[in-house]
Amino acid sequence: MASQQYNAASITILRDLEPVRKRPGMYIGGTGKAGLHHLVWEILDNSVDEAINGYATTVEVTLHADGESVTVSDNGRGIPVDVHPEEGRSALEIILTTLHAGGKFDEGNYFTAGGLHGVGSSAVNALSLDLRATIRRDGHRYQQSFRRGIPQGPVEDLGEARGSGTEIFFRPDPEIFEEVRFDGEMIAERLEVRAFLHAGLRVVYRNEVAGTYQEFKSEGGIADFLTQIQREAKAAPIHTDIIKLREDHPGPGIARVEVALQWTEDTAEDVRTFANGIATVDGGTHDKGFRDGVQKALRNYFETHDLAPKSLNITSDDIREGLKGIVSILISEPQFQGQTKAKLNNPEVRSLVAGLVATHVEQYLHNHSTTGNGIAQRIIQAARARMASRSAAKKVTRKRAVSHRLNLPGKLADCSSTDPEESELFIVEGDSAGGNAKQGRDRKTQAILPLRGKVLNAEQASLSKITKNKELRDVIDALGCGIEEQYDASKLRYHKIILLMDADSDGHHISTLLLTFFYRYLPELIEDGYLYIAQPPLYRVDYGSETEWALDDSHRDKILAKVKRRKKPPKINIQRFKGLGEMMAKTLRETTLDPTRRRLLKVVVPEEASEETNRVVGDLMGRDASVRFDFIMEHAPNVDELDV
Ligand code: 0RA
Repeated sequence: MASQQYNAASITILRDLEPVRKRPGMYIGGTGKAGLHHLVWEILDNSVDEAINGYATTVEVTLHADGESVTVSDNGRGIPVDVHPEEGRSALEIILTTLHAGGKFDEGNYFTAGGLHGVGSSAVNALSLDLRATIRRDGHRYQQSFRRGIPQGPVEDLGEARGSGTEIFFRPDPEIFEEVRFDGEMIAERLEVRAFLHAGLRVVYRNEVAGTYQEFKSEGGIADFLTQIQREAKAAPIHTDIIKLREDHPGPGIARVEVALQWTEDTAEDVRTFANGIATVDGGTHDKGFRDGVQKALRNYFETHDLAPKSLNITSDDIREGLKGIVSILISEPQFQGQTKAKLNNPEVRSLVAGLVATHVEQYLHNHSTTGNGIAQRIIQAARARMASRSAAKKVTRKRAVSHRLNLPGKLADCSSTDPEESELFIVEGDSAGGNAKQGRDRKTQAILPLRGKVLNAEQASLSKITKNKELRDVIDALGCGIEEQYDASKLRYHKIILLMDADSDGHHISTLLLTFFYRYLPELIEDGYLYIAQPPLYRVDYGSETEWALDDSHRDKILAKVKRRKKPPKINIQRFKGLGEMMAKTLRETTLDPTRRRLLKVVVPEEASEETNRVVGDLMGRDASVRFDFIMEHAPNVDELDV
């Protein structure tokens, strides 16, 4: 009877969880090492949530001796096992077999940290060869087992037992994952950070592969975390006390904001941010808010105490030199963004965090004037050092730039300036257009890189292919800043990179390929606002003794309409440029290169639309060429900021 019933239920569950097994990447990011460990974080988060909400004190994780299975347990309330009246199944089974959209259990004020993941334990269940849940509650022990998400029977009562809690054992499915061996060290690191982020939480870790037992518990929370980071980095704090702030429920949907900060002798700034226990390595709105707040507090402090020397201009970088900090927030509906989903995007967070930090830090400095003055001196020292080293640094940059030249592509006509801020790189399609651009440019600040061969479609090619593609290799070499994780903005040789292509379909195509390359391999360069598209004219319109250039047909028609309305319309001559190659160098300069007369489109990736952008780029750069052209043609000519 029971087994028949379970056969029927299996069919529904199979259908429900099938998408997870079909496209695991959509739920856990991938099926490699990160995806595999994601399963642990997912299950771990649920137990940590139970602790954050005050129901559990201890979370235990065991990596079993085979290295391919894990148990996570907590001493919380235990997942309810009573049978749901409408569904005819236990709450436990529903939780483990239904994909939860958004808030996990919709339990009033139950705070769920499952932020990034949020896919719930059902996804882990679907991707596990075996999963076994053991629950203690109401004086009994209950158990239910699953294979690839399918219940192997109903919840069983194993008899009387004391206490309460939830224990989940799971073994990832080798059919899904490329590699099913867990990395014991990686788990340990994660658990330690979790313990720091939730002061008082006891985290036990048994690594049966290595035969080790560890307990993580921190009473000082993120302040202890900061001290440890300082010790590891051998950064000497300039004040012994750590400035701390914690605010519970500071705003709607925000359960907690916690900040710890300290200035050090070290020159590097190191601020680590977390949202719902997830390291937001790409920062985001909490990070920005923190910076805003620190800056505001210090500026006010300098002003009220009249601490800034007259001739010294203090920048925000000076304020943050040597600053080490931790920012941790708990938020009910986190929006994560970016390639790695490691950036918090909730707009309301920025000003909220900024306000809290500004008020608290300023107050702290007023109340602790020794610390306050120490920090002020540290900042003044940073500003002085910056001023003093500016000329020296310039010489160094110049030298470095000169030596870099050895690696520059042969086709590049470089500019003579080595100051990236004033330097521009035009990436030009074809040799003849390149020749005209070289003649028409300002040699001091404008460099020209003509592209001849085929540009690879970065959406369809592997990294090794990209770096072997001659044209893209030349672009990378000319920029000097590296790509992907190696991207170093300080090495970028030009602060304007301008795509200069013909206004025809070939030109659009190459633009699209280059945009794809930048979007996939140099997204930060776009975010930093360094990428532009030039707008060469399509028509030259001569009338009377005047000349105007039109960017496109409608622009041309506007000019014509204007001229024809004159009382005595002059003779009009229209010339359509077939390509940049046939434009006179002088014309190219006047219309497209000259910074005082040209119009550039700045390429931006709109923050909110980043998911969408990712999809659009994926779609566009798939196979269907016609969609591509439509997109680029539609969007390019009539906007000032081009959203790729
Ligand atoms: C739903 C309701 C209740 C507890 C939980 C879920 C719960 C889930 C997990 C996941 C890991 N550990 C957990 N502990 C508890 C509350 C039930 C009640 O009111 O007793």
